[in-house]
Amino acid sequence: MDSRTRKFGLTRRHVLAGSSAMLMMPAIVGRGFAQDKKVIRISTPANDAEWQAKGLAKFKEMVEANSPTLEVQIHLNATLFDQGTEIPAMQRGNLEVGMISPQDVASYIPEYSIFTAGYLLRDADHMHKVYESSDVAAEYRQRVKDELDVVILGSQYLGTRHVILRELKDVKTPADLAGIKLRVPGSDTWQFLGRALGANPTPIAFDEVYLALSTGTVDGLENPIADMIAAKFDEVSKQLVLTGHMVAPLFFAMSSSFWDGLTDEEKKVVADAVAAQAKLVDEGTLATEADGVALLESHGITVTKPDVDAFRTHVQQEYLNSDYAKEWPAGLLDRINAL
Ligand code: KDO
Repeated sequence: MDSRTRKFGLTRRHVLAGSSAMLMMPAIVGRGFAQDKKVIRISTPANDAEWQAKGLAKFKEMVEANSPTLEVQIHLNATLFDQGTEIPAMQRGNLEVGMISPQDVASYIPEYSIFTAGYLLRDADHMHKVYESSDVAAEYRQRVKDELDVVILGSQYLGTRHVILRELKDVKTPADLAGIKLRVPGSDTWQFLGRALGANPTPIAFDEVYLALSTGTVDGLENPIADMIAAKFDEVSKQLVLTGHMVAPLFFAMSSSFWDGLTDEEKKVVADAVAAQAKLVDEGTLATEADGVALLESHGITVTKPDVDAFRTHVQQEYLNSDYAKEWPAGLLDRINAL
């Protein structure tokens, strides 16, 4: 049995166990009991030290305080669904919310690989324009809803991604990463990013990275500073190379059919809570990034500055010359750059 089946099997068993318990206790099952509530199951690979987890706790608190009909269940560490499998899980009705990335979307809408390109977004503000408050954002969300049956209710700042190495290395340009086994998440666009950075990409799920680093299965990874700290990757690595190759968002995405089944009142409670948790995550992540380098240095990490222009030029050329770029919607790159 693979881990995905195991996780799904577990969920099914819980449902079955829950329904037989209900049969045995008909007298106490009445209005207002948890069984009557609409349950929002959230799946994410994030661990409990991440801002994402704190944001989700806030979401749960607000939703349950403001709606008598909604219940929120948070599943961290990919314990409910493996990283990258959240979209089909929502489509099949096995999951209400997945914390997903543009790379997950691009696995189903190839033209949207444009949103996975390195050095695409300038900073968190630019990211918010692209995914929250522009015609590009509206178009993106509409297409995701129409084609994937998933509603993006909000976007938040996961952080700016840099290269993290297990052993010290003088890294100035992509050529210096030649031969480095760089862990990336499991989909094609992530592999491409690893190659564009000059490394040998190795797909490994987020929850297995610490072990892979500690055993030397990989030589490094690329991740945001806040996640490096939260996941304690600094315990099993020596260097942070400030490539800043990707300003990464995370989407709070809900199954369309579940969203459509909510009352207007419930939708408002959910939307307000999504906005509040996104604000918490944005502010927290930016604050961690502001003093993250000093903190990591105090933990013994060597923080180095590469030739970022050399990385940017190389990575952007790799994308523009790729098969991915042939599918990018005409004019979209200019529209994103102009925001
Ligand atoms: C990761 O696996 O490196 C990654 O940063 C990829 C993101 O898209 C996102 O899935 C994230 O992990 C998780 O949410 C954990 O923070």
